[in-house]
Amino acid sequence: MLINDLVGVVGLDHCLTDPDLRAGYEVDWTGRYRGQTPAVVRPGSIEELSGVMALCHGAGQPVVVQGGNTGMVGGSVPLAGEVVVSIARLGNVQVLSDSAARAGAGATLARVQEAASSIGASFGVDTAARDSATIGGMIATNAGGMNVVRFGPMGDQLLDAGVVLADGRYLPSLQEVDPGDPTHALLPLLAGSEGILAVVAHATLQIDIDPPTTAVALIEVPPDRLVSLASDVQDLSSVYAMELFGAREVALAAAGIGRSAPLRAEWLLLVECRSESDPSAELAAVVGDLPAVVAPNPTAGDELWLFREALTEAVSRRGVPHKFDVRMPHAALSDVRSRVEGVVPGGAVYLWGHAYSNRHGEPVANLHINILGEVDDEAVFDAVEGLGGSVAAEHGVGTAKRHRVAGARSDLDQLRALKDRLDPAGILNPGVLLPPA
Ligand code: 2HG
Repeated sequence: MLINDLVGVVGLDHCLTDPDLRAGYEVDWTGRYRGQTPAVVRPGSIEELSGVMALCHGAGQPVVVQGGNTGMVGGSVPLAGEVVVSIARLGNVQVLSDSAARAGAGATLARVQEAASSIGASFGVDTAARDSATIGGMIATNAGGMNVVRFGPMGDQLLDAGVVLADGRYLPSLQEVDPGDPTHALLPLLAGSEGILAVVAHATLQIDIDPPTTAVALIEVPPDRLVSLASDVQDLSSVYAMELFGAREVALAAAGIGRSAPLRAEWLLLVECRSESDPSAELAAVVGDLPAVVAPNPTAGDELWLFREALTEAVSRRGVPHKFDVRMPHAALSDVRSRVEGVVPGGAVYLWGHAYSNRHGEPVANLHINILGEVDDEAVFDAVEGLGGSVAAEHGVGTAKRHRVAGARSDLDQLRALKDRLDPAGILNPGVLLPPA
């Protein structure tokens, strides 16, 4: 009955019930999280999205919202038989000014970047998954990406959003909601709310005009210089990116892309600076006498980036990794690799990420620990927390980490209070983020 009604809203072609057509929506990108759904519904307009939510709400039917399905924590697959609401068709992008663009929730990051670049700008959250990751999903997880040291995460770029609530009501601008209305609290909590509060329909995003000159260097960092160098780089007025990895990861990427590793040290920092006037001298000053490969031109800079951007795919080619996306205080950085290796004796540990991910407080890195082989996930979580880290960062909590969310999020009471008001029946992403009641 519900399925027939959903077909009535989105049309037969966009309400997928055939097992073969549903299959790609029932498993996440990593292959680690797999469920089943009675139907995948693909609204092609906000009216259709509202209609779909109103019907599911009326029927008490739980839903999971899915964008590009690039998530890594089981947050957007139907693990408990939910209907999948795919926002992939809501993909329009429009540049509004030289500092703002409006994107449908299903727009891929690449489409937003393309639109921004048509006026010489870019969007401040960028990841290697740009061809598939959607704006809605990136808001859901509060993605940070490779320029997080410069721009902060998704929430810092979110100027406004239009959402559809669990009961199907459409709010075209959260910015314009009356302060006396409970939904006024939604905009500041939206980034990182993992689809439990509302379905993002579209967002107004900050974009930034690109400075004309760029300098890129890959630097070998002795473990005892890691914290001070990261701090010096972070202080550069021209810093755009500061990514951390090491010899093991460079070798992995090099094999993946068929090149030879440019440097081999336990720790490497890939730094990109951009500025109105050439930032090379500023970058060279912080590199000092450390061994480094400094890109002589932008093409060589892009080639250095290949060693960073290839990592996710390269590790996946070797198996289905256990993925841990964690926040780590700088003081613990040089210990994290050995500590994690110590608790997974049968696993191959690869570790990379954003060396500086918090512009507003204590220096923390956002690390992606990928482990192939035998892994006791809880032992890795314990090791991370034992070093003062927290077990969830830009990939979100999803279903994978909700049993440990108390140590990772300080806004759970606010989220739960707003969820109770906006989605009292609990139909939106019910297995995600909040710990079981
Ligand atoms: C990255 O920064 C992505 O590379 C993916 O967030 C990380 O594959 C991963 O674990």
